[in-house]
Amino acid sequence: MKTKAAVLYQPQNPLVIEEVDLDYPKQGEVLVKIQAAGICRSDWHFMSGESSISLPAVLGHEGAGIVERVGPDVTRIQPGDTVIFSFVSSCGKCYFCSTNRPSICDLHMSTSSSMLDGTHRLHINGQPITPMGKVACFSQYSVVPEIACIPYESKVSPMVAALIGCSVTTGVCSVSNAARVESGSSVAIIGCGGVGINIIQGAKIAGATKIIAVDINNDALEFCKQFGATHTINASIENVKTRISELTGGLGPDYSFESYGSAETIELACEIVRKGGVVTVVGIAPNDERPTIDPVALVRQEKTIKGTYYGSSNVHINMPQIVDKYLNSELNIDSLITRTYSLDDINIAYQDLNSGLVGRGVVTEF
Ligand code: COD
Ligand code: ZN
Repeated sequence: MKTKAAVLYQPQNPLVIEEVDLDYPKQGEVLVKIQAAGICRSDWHFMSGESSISLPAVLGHEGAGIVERVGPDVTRIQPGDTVIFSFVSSCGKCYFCSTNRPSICDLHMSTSSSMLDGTHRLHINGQPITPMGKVACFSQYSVVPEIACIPYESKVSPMVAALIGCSVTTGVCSVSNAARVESGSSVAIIGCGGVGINIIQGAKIAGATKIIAVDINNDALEFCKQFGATHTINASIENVKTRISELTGGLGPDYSFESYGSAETIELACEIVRKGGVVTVVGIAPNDERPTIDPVALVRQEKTIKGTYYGSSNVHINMPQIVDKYLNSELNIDSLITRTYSLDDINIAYQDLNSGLVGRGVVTEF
């Protein structure tokens, strides 16, 4: 079949909207009509060339849709189901899946430019196309692994469901599963966009009493107050270390989070956290950047630095919990969605992300 998709041919060039070939689902796969796809900075990392992906590629990893057809041996999912995508398809069998670390599944990572069986469903002129996260949702239709589908109640809108597919789960689970923030603690978040705001919401749910948002964009800082930030610091005009010290009685926060993706912000997260504190790095810095970490301070101040991918979530457990929290009004996802686009305008959507418009953009017309 044919599907209209946004194809990345070369970094630093616009995505090209065109018809590509899409094979029907193979064993353990399903065909999904995409209903919503979020505009996340992780796609931009590939578009800008800061991170690499095998090209051509169809990006889009924060999505939701309705199942149209299932391939052989699909047991959990049926046509008509509304599903949230997981951009990690965990095999359930490797060492990491068996030890409850599905976000770092070996099979998913070793097949990062294809489906789990190493082949492709998307093609152009007979050439294979990489499906980002095996979900490639900047497209009218996508064929995805059954394991990448998390069914959700259709009373939740596809836009909200799409955001649960990446920014909400990554943010909220970075707090609960990776950092394991304790009630009553102080937390600083560096980079308060789509993912950072959900770290703020996660910290609030965890019972953190001081939630300090750090960003370089005043609008972003104002916006994140409604999601639970108790204090804000504009890193482009204020001295972050001095302000953080003032706000935390000279100690530094118990937890710091990096949710932008650069050496500079990772260094800052490590410097500001208190002695014995935990730094959680969510963002992926450009390939050639190396943060400088003071090894003596690391040891003498007993700091912990940990990386987390997808919030170290188990999507099949955590996403339904997040849907419940949204339905109970513990999580505000509606106000996060500030603009919608048609797939034809995807390059404008990324310009808007980079120009500092607050909240999340979502593609809703395909
Ligand atoms: N100091 C503080 N804040 C900054 C700085 C700085 N020097 N520079 C930019 N910022 C702010 C921006 O103003 C913006 O508010 C925020 O950082 C970034 O927000 P968004 O909305 O542009 O980006 P997100 O939230 O969509 O994505 C952030 C990630 C960290 C997830 C992304 O950049 C990333 O690194 N992704 C790779 C990790 C990954 O794959 N995660 C899973 C899929 S998302
Ligand atoms: Zn994302």
